[in-house]
Amino acid sequence: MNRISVIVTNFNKEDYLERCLLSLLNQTYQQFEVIIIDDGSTDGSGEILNAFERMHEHIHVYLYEENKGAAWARNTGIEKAKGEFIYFLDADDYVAPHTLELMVKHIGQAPLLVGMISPTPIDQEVRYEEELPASVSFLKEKIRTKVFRRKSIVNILMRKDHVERLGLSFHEELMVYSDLTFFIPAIQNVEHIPYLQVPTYFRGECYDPIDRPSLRYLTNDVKIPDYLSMFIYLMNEFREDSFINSYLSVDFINYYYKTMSTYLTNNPEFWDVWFDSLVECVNLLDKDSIENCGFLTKREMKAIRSGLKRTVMKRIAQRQTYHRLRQALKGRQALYKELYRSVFKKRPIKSNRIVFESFSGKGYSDNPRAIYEELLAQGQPYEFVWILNDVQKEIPGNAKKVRRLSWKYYYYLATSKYWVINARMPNYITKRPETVFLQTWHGTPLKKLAADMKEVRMPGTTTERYKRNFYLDSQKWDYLVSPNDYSTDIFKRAFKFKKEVLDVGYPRNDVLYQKNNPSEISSLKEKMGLPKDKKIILYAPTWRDDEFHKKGQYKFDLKLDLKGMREQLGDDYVLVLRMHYLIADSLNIDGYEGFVYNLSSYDDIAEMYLVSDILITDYSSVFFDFANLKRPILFFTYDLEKYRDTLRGFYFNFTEVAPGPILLEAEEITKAIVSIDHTSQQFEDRFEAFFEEFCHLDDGTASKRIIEEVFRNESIK
Ligand code: C2G
Repeated sequence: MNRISVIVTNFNKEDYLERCLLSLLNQTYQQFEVIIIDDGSTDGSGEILNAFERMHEHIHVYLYEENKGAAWARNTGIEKAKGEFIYFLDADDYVAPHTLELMVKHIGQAPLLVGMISPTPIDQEVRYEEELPASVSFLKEKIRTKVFRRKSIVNILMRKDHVERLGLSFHEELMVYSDLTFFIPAIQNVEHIPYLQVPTYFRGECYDPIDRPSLRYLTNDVKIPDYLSMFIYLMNEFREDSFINSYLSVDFINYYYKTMSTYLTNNPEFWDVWFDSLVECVNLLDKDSIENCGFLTKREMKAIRSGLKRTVMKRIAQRQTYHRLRQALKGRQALYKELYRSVFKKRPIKSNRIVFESFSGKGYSDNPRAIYEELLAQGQPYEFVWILNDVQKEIPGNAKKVRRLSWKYYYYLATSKYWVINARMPNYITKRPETVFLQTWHGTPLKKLAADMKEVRMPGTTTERYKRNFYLDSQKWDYLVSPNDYSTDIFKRAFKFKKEVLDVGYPRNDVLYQKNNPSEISSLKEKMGLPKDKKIILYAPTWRDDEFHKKGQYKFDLKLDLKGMREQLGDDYVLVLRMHYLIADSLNIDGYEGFVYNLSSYDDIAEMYLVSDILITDYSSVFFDFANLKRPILFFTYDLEKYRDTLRGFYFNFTEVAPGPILLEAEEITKAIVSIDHTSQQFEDRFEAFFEEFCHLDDGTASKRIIEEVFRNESIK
């Protein structure tokens, strides 16, 4: 007997379907049927669904040709449902094993029972057993809005006869907010709603919030008109119900205040399109809700009601100015950001001023440095500004040194025609249209990047937020430097970058062609405090997304066998350790003085490549650059499987393409170095192929070519 009809609606969610359906098949309570309405998917969903249907008799799949929207799909699901209860589940979400059991057990005589919606657990699996037994509370009339607030119909068990008696259906004209048109009437006269307070339902992440967003990630140009229509429809339907009136009115005012008015200010072209609906909505508002608003909002509501568009625009602008001023007084950074927006960006732009920044101010290094030094060498008549965390740092030339996040940082970014930067910028740094942003990036990718990553496992963000912010950032770039053809393809896709890619090799590698001679190497060794009578092994690993102290500060556990290395290699070699710039842990090398040198804070790794005879790395892009020197590379990849298969994913078959041995144990490193000539010989052909593919553009002139392309062209424009 199938007591529950689980209605799953799907549109192009092939990546998530299996997880969703397996979570149903694994239920501790099995008296249910699954009705899957495929709403015209164009991806591989159909095949996956058919396979599930073939294997499980209580799964019924209905594939439709045309995409008609979630509301239609759910209504169609209800028509097919035969159970005593219905339950909606989205194809990109999934449920805990005990969900249906708990719901059936606790619904009692109530017409519906509501469960909470939890975000996908990222760090650890939810321990379901520990959460049981369930705690059920009853939401009384006053706090029923708690259920409305989520604006979603999923994870609610509802009696089918309740749906039939009230004639409930989803309003098919709506795309995003149709759930409320079903749910509000469903609870209209239900005094006490049983509410399950344990994790039962998990929202899946959206892997492509830009090109394939879930409904909730649609942009406001789509969501706002949908909201306006939903509001007008429900307010007219439930004119007599004071509870619904007041809930919807408060919700509308919040939405108007936080989302709609801001969006309209930034996209004034929508004023004419939406204003009539806005007036209609405000005229439907419950009077008390307007009275309870603050003075400024109340004024706006009154002006909207009277249809005075210009007055409304003016009042919104005044409110926003007032709000921004209050914000600006909250702290130094808030003040600088406001100055950036409303004062500095209005100053004239200096057409000969260039701002440089490398790794968010952490160093004077990388591609920006190489471009800067070439501009200096050419005697180009520009005014240079370097953004640094440490402004005491000595740098050549007469560049102005500006501390990152100081008021000058904002001032120079706002007033310079050119930005030459190698990493992401904060989202609040918006760019003037006249500014030319030359994004140099900082490495050939082995590990998946930006939109190509499936799930993002970094602290302080979510997959959706990370990818959306990345996208907003990359859309500011005007030129993007690429080190090789392989990277060009990846960058265009992963950054969703549509403007000009400068496929000219890496400026930071110019030095590897210009200074690869004994006298330069000897003076670099002196500068670094390294012995000249020993060969140098450089260990430069990357960071791990899931090993961190906090956002932007990562841990590193040194797994090299320093003792064994010193014993066997100490007569001929020294070991230089170079941590990635995101690593915050300091290394303990006490007792290894004279053999181990920690140069993690040395500015530019390119100079370290020049002095090194052997590189040990892992998945860091450093090996693509070091390969230009045609010196041996060893890969110490003790966590290869995890890094490749769960953490990041790679773009190519690393173990087949790597231009050196893949070593999983620390002892193997020492062995490979003892017989380094033999090791290199074994990898000669592979090294050659690797060099051809990844180093084919580097020849020591990348900076020159970029300067020609960007600065000459832009100054002519
Ligand atoms: N780097 C360094 N020292 C290390 C590791 C990296 O100085 N121990 C520098 C190198 O210039 C390297 C760059 O930082 O090329 C990027 O480091 P990766 O380890 O490749 O990692 P990530 O910062 O995640 O950038 O497209 C490539 C990437 O985005 C990778």
